[in-house]
Amino acid sequence: MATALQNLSDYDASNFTDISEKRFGLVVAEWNREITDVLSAGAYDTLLKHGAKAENIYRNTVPGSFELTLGAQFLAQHDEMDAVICLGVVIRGETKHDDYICHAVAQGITQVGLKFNKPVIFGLVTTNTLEQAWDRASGKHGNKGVEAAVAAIQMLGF
Ligand code: RBF
Repeated sequence: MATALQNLSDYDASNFTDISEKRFGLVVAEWNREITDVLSAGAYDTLLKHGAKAENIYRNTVPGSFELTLGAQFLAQHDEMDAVICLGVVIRGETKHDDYICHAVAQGITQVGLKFNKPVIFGLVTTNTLEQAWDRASGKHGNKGVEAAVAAIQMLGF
C-alpha cells in the first residue's frame, strides 16, 4: 500500500521557510472525531514547533469530510490567511459514499487552492478499516496531520 511506504512524518525541517508571521486555517471534520482530533493536534503542534504563533492558527470544525471544501473556502477567502489544512477520515463502507466524498473533497479543495492561489492541503485519511485510519493518526504510518502541516509549510516556501 502506497502510504505504508511513504511516511512524511519523518521530515527534514532544515530548509523550512519562516512561518512566524504566517496565518493558518485548520478545518477538521467531526466524523470519526476521535481520530480527526489526533490529526488536528498533530498538525497544530507541528505548526507551533516550526515557529507559527498560536494566535495565528484558526481551528474550525465541519460536520463531515464533505464539508471540508466549503470550510476551506470560508477561511481561504480571507487575504490574511496564508494556508489552509483540511483534515478528515473517511472509512470505506458497504456503499460507495466514500468514493463520492473523497472525489468531491479532492476536487473541491484543489479548486479552492487554485482560486485563492494559496496552499489548501488535502489531509483526508481514506482507509478500508478504522484500524488502518488509526495507523495513520498515531500509529505505524505516522500522523497524517503532522504531514499535512509539513506540506503547508513546504508550499509556503515554494
Ligand atoms: N464523513 C466523514 O468525514 N467520514 C465518513 O466516513 C463519512 N461517512 C459517511 C457515510 C454516509 C452514508 C453519509 C451519508 C455521510 C458520511 N459522512 C462521512 C458525512 C459527510 O461527509 C457529510 O458530512 C454529510 O453527508 C453531510 O453533507
